[in-house]
Amino acid sequence: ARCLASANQQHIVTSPFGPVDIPETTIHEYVLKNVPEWPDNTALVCGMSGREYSYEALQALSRKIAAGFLKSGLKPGQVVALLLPNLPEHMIALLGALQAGLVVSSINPLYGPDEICHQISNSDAAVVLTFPAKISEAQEAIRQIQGPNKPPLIAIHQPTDTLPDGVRSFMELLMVEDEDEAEVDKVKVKPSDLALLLYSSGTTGLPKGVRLTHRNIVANLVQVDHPEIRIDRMSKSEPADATACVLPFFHIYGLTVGAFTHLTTGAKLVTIPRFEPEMYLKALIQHKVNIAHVVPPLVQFLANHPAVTAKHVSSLQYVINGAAAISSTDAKKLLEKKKVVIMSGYGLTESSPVITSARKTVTNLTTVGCVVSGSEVKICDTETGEIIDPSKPGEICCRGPQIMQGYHKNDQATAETIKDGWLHTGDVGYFDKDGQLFIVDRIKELIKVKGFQVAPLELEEILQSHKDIADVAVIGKKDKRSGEVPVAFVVKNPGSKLTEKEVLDFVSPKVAEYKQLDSVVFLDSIPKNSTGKILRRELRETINKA
Ligand code: 4UW
Repeated sequence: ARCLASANQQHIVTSPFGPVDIPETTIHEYVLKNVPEWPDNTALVCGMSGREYSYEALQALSRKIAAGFLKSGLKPGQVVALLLPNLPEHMIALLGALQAGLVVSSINPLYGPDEICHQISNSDAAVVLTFPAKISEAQEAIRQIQGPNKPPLIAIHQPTDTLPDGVRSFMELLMVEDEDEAEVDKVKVKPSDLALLLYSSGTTGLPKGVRLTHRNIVANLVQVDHPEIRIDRMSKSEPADATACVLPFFHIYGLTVGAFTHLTTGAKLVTIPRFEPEMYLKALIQHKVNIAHVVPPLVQFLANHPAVTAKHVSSLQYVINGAAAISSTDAKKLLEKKKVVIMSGYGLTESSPVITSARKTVTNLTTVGCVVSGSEVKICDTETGEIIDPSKPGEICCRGPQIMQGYHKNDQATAETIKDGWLHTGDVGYFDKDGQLFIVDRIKELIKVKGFQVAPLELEEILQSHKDIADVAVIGKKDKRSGEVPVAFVVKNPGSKLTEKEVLDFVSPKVAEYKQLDSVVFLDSIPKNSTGKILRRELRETINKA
């Protein structure tokens, strides 16, 4: 047995970047730690309106918001839901909430009332921060909540907007006195405190709250702050870095890799509230963006879209891909336009998120890189669960300080996902001889549309509620533009004349745009194993072959 154990130990892949020292600090302290070095640098600028905030302003205003939250009666440990697009004030509010000891649960602003309701109720949000265009849907979501907890709404708005009765103004929240701010100092936020409650479906089921502490996030920020993978200029003689924050702050990638890492280096963050080619391209030129965090559809856009000229990409130095597999064809086309460094990272919401990251000197466009400092990865047989030789494909499992505490109010899902400290990712991959990871498959249910999660169960539950539907399974189909799109396999009730269009129209108003079904396949029965589990791989193979 000892012999086997040591053979297993040999199979564990450690980081080529060595160990890591995690400072005993909080997210806000870590992210704002260097502000005194560049108080006057622009921290945040709105790509739509041009409204901007210096680092000094970010620090001062986030403290005021922290004071405002406390003054409004919120207590450390309570949850603030942010239902916001990427705006400078989104980051101010988020860092403010953390300073007040509050837990941030970010909600996709494209969600409709049902989806918003699920997250607000499940997270027990004590307040919801939103913006004028979303107020009525947020109110509808709050009306739908079962039980007594009906959180109040606060809105970030223009001075000219009038807010409906009962909705508080963000500006009003900022109006605090020195003694209110002194209250912020009395809140002692510990590294072990919960900081973020972000929703992910994990390997199965409906979106669940991923419990991430200050320490989880700080650890991951330190893990990626290694000279071989860190991507800032870090030279005082050059202008500050600039990045366009088009990946949403409600998703772990856009928040930590896309924004936090750059706030620690004095970079300019151009917030893009929604992807519009013109706004994005204008930001690239106007702010001389040198770092672009992307998902595969954005690589495709930069590489192929006729509107993207050499001028638009002229200041780009680094293009970093994540959340789904990059297309090497698109990557090569982009390189023909501009010699940039293209590198990918890999990870999950459950791992804060980075597990592996490519080196800056990477030459292989499709690797997701090496294990980050202070973390370990093992590859397991997908049938037996045994650790195997990491050069053979198997399930990627990760251990390290960035792994979540568990799923919110769901011990069973936590126990199924974290075993002996190892996070089971549901992704299949292998390592090459240089310790670089390659992702080859996904064994979990999750569908990724443009890098965003779609939980099959969510669509299946909606479809099950249709009176003409007897059984259903939702699967991801490969798609050139979106990576994957959801397809429904539907078994009709006897005698039903249900059409594809009727099914699509039934789902359409109930979920956000990116979760919309692509198509429907009618079947006589859904293939299942002896325990009744849907044979998803079988279904996937039928549609991806065609
Ligand atoms: N290639 C193929 C990839 C890749 C991938 C993730 O929504 P979540 O929970 O989380 C994310 C995280 C993105 C991310 C992590 C680390 C990193 O450095 C970075 O920026 C460069 C981005 O999307 O979805 C997690 C699931 O997304 C898939 C994979 O299936 C994983 O389990 N995924 N990154 N590079 N697939």
